[in-house]
Amino acid sequence: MASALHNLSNYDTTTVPDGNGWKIGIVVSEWNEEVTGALLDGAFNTLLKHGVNKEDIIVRFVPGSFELVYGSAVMIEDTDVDAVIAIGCVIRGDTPHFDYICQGTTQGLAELNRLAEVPVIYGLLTCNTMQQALDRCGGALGNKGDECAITALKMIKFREDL
Ligand code: DLZ
Repeated sequence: MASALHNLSNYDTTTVPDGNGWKIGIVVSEWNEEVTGALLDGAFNTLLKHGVNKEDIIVRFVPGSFELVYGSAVMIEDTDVDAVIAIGCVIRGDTPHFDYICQGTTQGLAELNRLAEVPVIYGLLTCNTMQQALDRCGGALGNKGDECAITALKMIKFREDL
């Protein structure tokens, strides 16, 4: 499995742009908040570590992952953030609901990422079990929140350089 080889918190710090002066929006789903809270902590602390000022990070909560698309769109429309990180966690249940939420949210965020003025970073965990989610929010496989923060900084720099 790919993630067995990849710790989400491992990255080359020398290639991460300095975030001083950049504004980042983080939209967080309340579902599975044990996981999304840990992802948020990872993203927030990694942004701070790379120079983003605390007051330049705007955090807002939405009820579930499906609402991340609307929440991210509004964050972009109503603020002057340089990037948005969408954080959620969907765990497979007994019905196909999981597939619809994952598909709808992923397609919505991908579409927004394509059309929006600023990058939209995909911080959605789609897991078969809670253990898989815990492994990816600060457990055995690192924290996807860290990865999202780094990606946000790199994508802002990507745009600035063009
Ligand atoms: C309804 C639902 C279910 C069953 N499971 C999850 C989940 O595992 N993770 C998550 O973020 N949200 C879940 N939701 C809520 C939906 O994302 C959404 O909030 C509702 O369908 C209302 O639009």
